[in-house]
Amino acid sequence: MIEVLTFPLKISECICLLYVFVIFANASEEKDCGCGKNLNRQRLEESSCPVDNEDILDDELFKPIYKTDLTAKMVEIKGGSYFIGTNAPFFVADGEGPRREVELNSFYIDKYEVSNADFSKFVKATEHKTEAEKFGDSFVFEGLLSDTVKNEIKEVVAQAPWWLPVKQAAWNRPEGSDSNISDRMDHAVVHVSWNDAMAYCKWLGKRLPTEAEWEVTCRGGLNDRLFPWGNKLLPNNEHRTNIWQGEFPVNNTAEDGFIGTNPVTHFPPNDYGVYNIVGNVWEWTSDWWMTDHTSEKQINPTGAPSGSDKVKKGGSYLCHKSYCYRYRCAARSQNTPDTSAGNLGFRCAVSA
Ligand SMILES: *[C@@H]1O[C@H](CO)[C@@H](O)[C@H](O)[C@H]1NC(C)=O
Ligand SMILES: *[C@@H]1O[C@H](CO)[C@@H](O)[C@H](O)[C@H]1NC(C)=O
Ligand SMILES: [Ca+2]
Ligand SMILES: [Ca+2]
Ligand SMILES: [Cu+2]
Repeated sequence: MIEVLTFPLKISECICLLYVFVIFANASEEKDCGCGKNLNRQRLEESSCPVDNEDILDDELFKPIYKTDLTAKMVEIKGGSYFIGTNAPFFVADGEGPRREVELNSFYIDKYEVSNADFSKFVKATEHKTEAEKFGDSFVFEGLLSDTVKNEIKEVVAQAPWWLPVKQAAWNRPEGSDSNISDRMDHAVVHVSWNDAMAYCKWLGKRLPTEAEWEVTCRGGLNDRLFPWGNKLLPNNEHRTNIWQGEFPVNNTAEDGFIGTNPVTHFPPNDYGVYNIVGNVWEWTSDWWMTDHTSEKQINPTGAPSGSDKVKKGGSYLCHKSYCYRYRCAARSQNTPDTSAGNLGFRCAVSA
């Protein structure tokens, strides 16, 4: 079953476009929780006014300007053989399995998720307009919205009524027109599409990590553990990541200290020195989505050759075990490359 919700979206220079959000409702899957994999923005009709995604990647506009300290605030993961995936998948249909060997070249990956401060430097330097800004809206979790904004919204997303398409929601206005980021410049940036994330990384002379690179980083040198620090969610009864505590989606007790995003330097890093790789915000990877992984050893795998969805990893502050146990290294989800939401961000990588 496919439900299509259309919204009158105004894009000043390009009003001939019809944008719709396509909500794929698959009865055999569990309800979408905070994962948002059923939230996808899709361009159905391009007519004569294509959105300039190609411009985003124009080399002229995006010269790597910080080449000298390219690898500052990054960690090097040494080339070699690693295992990703799991033979004890929790969501089989997600393609969490099988456990399989990957051989990777050395690479660097950001210690931290890209923050609002980082992203604002990029926007200042390049005047990049995010896709959320071009489309004029983005998805926000209902519990974070003011009553004013909530009352203006008529559409509700089937299968995930706690996600609302909010006009003017964007990286610098995460909860819509009456919000700002002035007290969370050190928090992870959100409402960035895969295309926006690519443009940011490219500007720095970097790229997005492959799913295999991301997952090897997540595992922090441990074998077959659920989380970057081991198998216990709360070692010594301490919170190691920002997810949802309390009854989802009605009661966010924020025992971990955060209702929404958290500063990218908060919580202890894993053994590789990488922070918030699970929890806080979902992170885009460069791979096209696929679920039928071979158990054969792969060398520098890059996902499906093509597709409609990109892989995102790590879960977010909206994840709860009862709905969306996806804050595990092997877990994965997907969105179209032009989708944005209030719990979806990224970090960059670069080949060594
Ligand atoms: C930003 O939002 C806070 C409330 O979250 C508000 O107190 C502050 O005045 C806002 N700042 C600006 C510049 O609008
Ligand atoms: C939320 O959950 C906590 C812990 O279970 C409980 O003490 C509190 O009363 C709940 N609040 C609401 C509004 O349901
Ligand atoms: Ca939390
Ligand atoms: Ca994360
Ligand atoms: Cu989730």
